[in-house]
Amino acid sequence: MPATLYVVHGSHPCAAVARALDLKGLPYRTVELLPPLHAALQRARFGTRTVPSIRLETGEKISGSRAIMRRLDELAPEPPLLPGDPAEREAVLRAEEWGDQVYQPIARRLLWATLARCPEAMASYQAGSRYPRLPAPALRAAAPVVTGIERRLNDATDPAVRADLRSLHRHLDRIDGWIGDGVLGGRTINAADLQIATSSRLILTIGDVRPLYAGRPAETHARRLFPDWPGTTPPSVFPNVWLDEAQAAV
Ligand SMILES: N[C@@H](CCC(=O)N[C@@H](CS)C(=O)NCC(=O)O)C(=O)O
Repeated sequence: MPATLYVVHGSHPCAAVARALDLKGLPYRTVELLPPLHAALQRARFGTRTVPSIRLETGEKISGSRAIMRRLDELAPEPPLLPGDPAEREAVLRAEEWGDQVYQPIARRLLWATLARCPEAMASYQAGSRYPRLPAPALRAAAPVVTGIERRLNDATDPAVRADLRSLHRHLDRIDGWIGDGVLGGRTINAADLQIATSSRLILTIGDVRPLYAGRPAETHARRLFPDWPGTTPPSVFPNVWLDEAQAAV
């Protein structure tokens, strides 16, 4: 049996790992878990509550996007996800770590805080999922429960989200800087490209936040690597004062 990748539909680190497997031409099948139930299933199967995880042909289990990427480079060195030059490799590893530890959670907080205010948009994020769409009344009933759990799991409190919006332009400066320096966006797609472009691409589905990316290299980078992404939310979901603060900080 080929490797099995455990994912949640639309999850940014899952998409990063799936693309890494595709780039390397490694065969795998995907098991899609339903959030937020996936946390309990993941804990039972892998001892961790998050996706992505992978079970290799040999039975070896690996969890976490960065750990999986490292193992994929060992299993199939070409094309490499890290540069051979030690200084360039170090720079990509640092960007990848930031993408995992800092940027990934920002995407989750912004998304779940948006969906909590705009539950009808949740259906659009199910496009392409193997699970059937919930009928509108069922979605309306389930949305507060799901968004409430996800907000708690991801610490997506109002003050945290407001602070994320205020500091987003500085994060984008950092990403644009890496693109300018060639750490991201080079000819060979690297692990940091995958880690960061997937979070940018998920954030770009959020109508209130999209304008902050407009015309920036970070936007082009994400859309070039991931032209299609499920889901969209309308503008004017967050309080105006939060959005004004985010614009004023630029
Ligand atoms: N940063 C880790 C964690 C990934 C992560 O938090 N995944 C989310 C889905 S995007 C998840 O499974 N959340 C469930 C939870 O926090 O319990 C990685 O890149 O693998």
